[in-house]
Amino acid sequence: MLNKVLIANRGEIAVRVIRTCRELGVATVAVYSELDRNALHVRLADEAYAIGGQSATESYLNTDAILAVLDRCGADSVHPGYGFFSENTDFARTITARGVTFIGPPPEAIEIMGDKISSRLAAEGAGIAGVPGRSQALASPDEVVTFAQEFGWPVAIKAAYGGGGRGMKVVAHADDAPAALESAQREALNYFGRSECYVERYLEWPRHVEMQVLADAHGHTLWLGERDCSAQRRHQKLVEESPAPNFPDDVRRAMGAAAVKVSEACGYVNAGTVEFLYQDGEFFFLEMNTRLQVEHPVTELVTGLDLVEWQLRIAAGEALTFTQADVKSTGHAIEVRINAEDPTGGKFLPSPGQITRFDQPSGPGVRLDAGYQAGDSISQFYDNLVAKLIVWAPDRERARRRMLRAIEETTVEGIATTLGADVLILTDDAFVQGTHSTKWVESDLDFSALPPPAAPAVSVGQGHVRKDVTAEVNGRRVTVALWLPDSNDDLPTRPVSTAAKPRRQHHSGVLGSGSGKVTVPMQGTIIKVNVEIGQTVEAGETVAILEAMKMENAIHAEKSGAVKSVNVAPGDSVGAGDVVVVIE
Ligand code: MV4
Repeated sequence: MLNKVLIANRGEIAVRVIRTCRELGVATVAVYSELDRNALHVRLADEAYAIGGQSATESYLNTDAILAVLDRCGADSVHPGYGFFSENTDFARTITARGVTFIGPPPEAIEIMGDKISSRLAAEGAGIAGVPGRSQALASPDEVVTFAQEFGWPVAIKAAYGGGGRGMKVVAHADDAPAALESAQREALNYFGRSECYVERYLEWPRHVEMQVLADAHGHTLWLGERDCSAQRRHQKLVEESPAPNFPDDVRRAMGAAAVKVSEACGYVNAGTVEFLYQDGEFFFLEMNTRLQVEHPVTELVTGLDLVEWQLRIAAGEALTFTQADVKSTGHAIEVRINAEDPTGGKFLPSPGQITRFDQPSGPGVRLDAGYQAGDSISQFYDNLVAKLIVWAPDRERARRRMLRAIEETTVEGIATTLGADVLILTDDAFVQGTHSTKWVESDLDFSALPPPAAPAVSVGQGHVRKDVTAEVNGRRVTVALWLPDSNDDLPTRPVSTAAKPRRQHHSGVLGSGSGKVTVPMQGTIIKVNVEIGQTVEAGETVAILEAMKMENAIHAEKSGAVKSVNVAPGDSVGAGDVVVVIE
């Protein structure tokens, strides 16, 4: 078995990996940015090392800093979690060359699946159909039209090096093909550094059903059942479940066998997910995710398997100790994501800040995978996933009701969360019936009536409390426990039990006073500017797109008028309150 794992990640997934390591007696090493000095993953790890920086690029994506920690701590392996280095073959190869095990698939498998054209070809080679489409890069818009004339409109133009829906363009008429291809290629180049795009028939009401696989290095690949992730908004999953509702068992077995073939076709080893679109009883290969996924716990709850344990065992060279016939799915599991976002009015604005209160749910069949506890802060620099709430029950309806009960037990204050939106999803008739598709959240659900988050309560501590004071000695974190009167607030400590400040509002750019100064509500990067000086705009029109906390946010004109100045360009960093455009 592995002896010591460096977890090159943060938040809930770092915590998730640390937990299994502890159960298996494997030592854990955390790394942390300046902002995460006292984060939960750091508190739970056996050792923790500063890698400096605030943004992900300066910290969790800083290869040299992580290699320096590897040298220092003597870990024999690295778990990348998801995001960050999880699908980075340069990183995987670099650590492997140093004799350190990458807990993930071989780099060749990541490369085949990272290019969506080559992944379509790999699947085709294994006899598994993708959505009807062309497995080659588009050279001209005429090819889009020719394809559509044969297979029918609408079609989807997708980035070969993309994924997750970013940059996908749906085209319904031949006239729109040139502009759509050009914009898809430009966005692909901006986001992914490669402009190649390909075309597929566009399915109008598909469900997103993905199959979990596990492959060892001894030639055994098994499927562990599917997850339905159709409840998404702007390609962000909100609710996931297993088994998929109204999903025939013969389709499930065929999809499982297909997922195994696709995995084998790319030489896959470790835990992976094969994504399919499912419509009118048919399924089509979409892409393969070559990492542990956020929603893996729903599979763990219905199969009883610990996927992180198997990731570690497989990386250590162990063979699977069970066969396909041994894999059984029992009951029903549902996961909801608790993101630091304010869904009020359907806007889902990032809501960073300090969690002043976090009452966590418990009781039968309830699991909470959180990256934070009360007192911790959600930074604008990272992913806004605070926690995942996962429930298991004997059947879907019991699981749904159990989830609603668990959500009722949950209180988060200091930040806004998506829990209200999760309730709306879970109680909508289409979800109750299990007849929803990937289009449903955006086309049928109305988040406009969601009330703003409740005002934070004031909590007052009593007597003496333990205060864990953290010091950094030569870059290594050490914790000293002090017992102090609760009122002592001279030291930077945790948990925090002081009167909470009212939550910051983030609506300056959306609900401005009409001064004409369009400001951004939070720190981020401008990725697009839609207006020019002299142009007239209507109130509410999008003037720029801000990327913050891994999300794109439209910045709207707060009044109608002529654009007097444009203060930003794509690529510019901006801070909360910065004026990006002035309207006269
Ligand atoms: C599609 C599609 C319809 N037809 N491809 C979006 C995410 C990326 N993984 C692929 N996506 C889609 N590809 C064809 N040919 C619809 C989507 C899609 C989607 C897929 C899965 C889950 C949610 C989605 C939401 C909108 C669109």
